[in-house]
Amino acid sequence: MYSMKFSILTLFPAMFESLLSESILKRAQENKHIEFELYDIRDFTTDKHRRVDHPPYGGGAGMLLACQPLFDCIEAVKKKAKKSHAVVFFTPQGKRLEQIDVEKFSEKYDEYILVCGHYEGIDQRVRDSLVDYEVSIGDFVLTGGELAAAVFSDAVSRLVPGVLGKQESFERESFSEILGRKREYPQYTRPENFRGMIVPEVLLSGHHQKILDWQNNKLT
Ligand code: 6GU
Repeated sequence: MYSMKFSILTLFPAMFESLLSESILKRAQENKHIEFELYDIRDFTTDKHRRVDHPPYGGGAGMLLACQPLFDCIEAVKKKAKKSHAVVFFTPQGKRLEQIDVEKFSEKYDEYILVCGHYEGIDQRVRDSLVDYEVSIGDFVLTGGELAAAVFSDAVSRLVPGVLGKQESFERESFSEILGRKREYPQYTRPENFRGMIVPEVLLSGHHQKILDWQNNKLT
């Protein structure tokens, strides 16, 4: 039934609540096209004070997410994961995510185990032995990987069959998003006159060919 699962490993699972309980992603979960499972990395620490971070060996700024909670959490999730899965770690040093990557990810695996880093990063041994892909969402620095994991799962989800409604899928195809460029023309809805700003007359004309020509002309 489900065609894609996202298992999200984070210290802040509440950050995903609103994202997953609204609009298209909500509907897609209800319709069992996509599935999300959240894991609190802190639940996997064996430390009696529930610590998950330590200062880096050799010195340096900040704290690192330590091996033990991350290894135990990732291994537990991998054990119950679908046959075809990949572990993705979000870091500004990762490969910048582009639509072509999103398309490939949407087809390559049935489950993504998304690891959200925090603090100054994670112990290198996690990256060396458990991470399959390192992904960045752009040339800027976030406070943690959560927003990047949200971007990744949103972008991949909308390419999963059934997630977009009929109209939304049609728009995706007809706006040739698939061909690369996401070209768009200006669009208007009611009312015709808003505070003196009026809708271009041709759009109200009913001349289908003229409308198509106008839209083509205005493509960005
Ligand atoms: Cl994946 N993580 C963080 N912390 N910052 C970022 C990013 C990821 N992508 C762009 N900036």
